[in-house]
Amino acid sequence: MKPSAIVLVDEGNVITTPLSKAIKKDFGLDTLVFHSFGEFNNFMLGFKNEIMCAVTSMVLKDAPNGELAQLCSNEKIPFIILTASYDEEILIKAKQLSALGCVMKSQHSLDQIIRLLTQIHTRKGKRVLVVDDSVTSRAIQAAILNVLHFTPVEANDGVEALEILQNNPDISMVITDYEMPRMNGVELVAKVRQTHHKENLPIIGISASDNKSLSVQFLKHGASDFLKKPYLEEEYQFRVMQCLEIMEHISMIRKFAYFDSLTQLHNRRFFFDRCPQIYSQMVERKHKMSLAMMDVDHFKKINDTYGHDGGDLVLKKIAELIKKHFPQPSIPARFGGEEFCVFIPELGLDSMLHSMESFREGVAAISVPHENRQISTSISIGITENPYSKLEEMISMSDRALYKAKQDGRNRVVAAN
Ligand code: GH3
Ligand code: MG
Ligand code: MG
Ligand code: MG
Repeated sequence: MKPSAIVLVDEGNVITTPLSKAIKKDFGLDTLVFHSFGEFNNFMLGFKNEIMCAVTSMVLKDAPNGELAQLCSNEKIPFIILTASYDEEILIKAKQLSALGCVMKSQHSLDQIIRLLTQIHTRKGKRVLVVDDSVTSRAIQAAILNVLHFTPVEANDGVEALEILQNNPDISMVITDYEMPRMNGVELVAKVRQTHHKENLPIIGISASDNKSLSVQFLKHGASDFLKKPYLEEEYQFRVMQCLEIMEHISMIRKFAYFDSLTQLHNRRFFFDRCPQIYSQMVERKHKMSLAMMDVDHFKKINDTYGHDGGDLVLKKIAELIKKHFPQPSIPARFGGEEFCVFIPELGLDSMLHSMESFREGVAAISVPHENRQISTSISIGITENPYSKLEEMISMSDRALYKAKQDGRNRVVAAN
């Protein structure tokens, strides 16, 4: 079982009470609150392995000199120090004991602690692949990664690493030595980059070699960073964390760039970044695929009658239905305004027609409450199936079918011919 208890140790309740509430709200986790070193120590003796993190005051009546922080450090329990004053001595001690952070007791401490806890929470159990032919070097790295709450996975050389990566898509990061039998670190990086983009899988190259061009070789072949042996434990930790943070930032930026904030559906940019690749795969394998263009009927009238916020509610409701009717591997997106597109790999026209009819009926049955009234709506849909020479062609064929659906009276599905 993974450790999941968050323990708070402080004499008063001024910080622990709101912190417990915030932790429950943000992580859904219960906290255990102790008021002295003795209470904490008793608990720890029986349940050490269940503690995910301790948040502890540096000064307690029965432990005035940071003894509790020292205990956590000895027992390899991740901990955050709470302090009333920010003097140099405490900061140095926090660093020596490898505390996750040092937080001043103030009105801002809650935010800071939650931010630190979020870091461990998201990091917890992430698997990091350590590739090195030296058993000792692997063991040292595994120990550092364990302290950081990662789960290390070990490989003896590049060939073994590739095999592990292929069978374990949940590996979050690779750290590789240079000199190894069968396949060296740079060759491994080059190979991994054929299938794993830098933005999804950071790789850190490590070497003891004095060859100065090695770091360049690593980076040129797609490594995210390079570390020279011998390294300080802290430097190793820092590089690992930095690589992951960059990746997390990229994934956040990507999320903002690829999502429509009103409907929480993917947007047009995502659609055109993602679909061409899947389209090509389908063509290559001679598999079926189909595409639908959809446009809400007389939407302008909804806005005119119920206001823009009424219109927005309808769009949200339709987006919910889209998500429900077209789960993965379908790729739905909001193309703009009241227009949506759904690309469905592996689905032929007959099944598509069936599925779109059921969705259209669903939209026609919508009843959105708005200021004591109910808004109803309908949608027109144009569909097409492969084979056409391009994805764009499928879109324009569907668009033409959609136009016909509008002309024929709306609230209907028309297949391109
Ligand atoms: P048709 O049945 O022919 O499609 O008629 P329509 O009224 O739906 O089409 P038209 O293109 O004339 O109007 C679309 C309207 O959608 C105009 C625009 O103001 C509105 N719209 C676009 N984006 C949004 C949005 O995000 N929220 C709301 N509430 N309205 C939007
Ligand atoms: Mg080696
Ligand atoms: Mg429109
Ligand atoms: Mg419309």
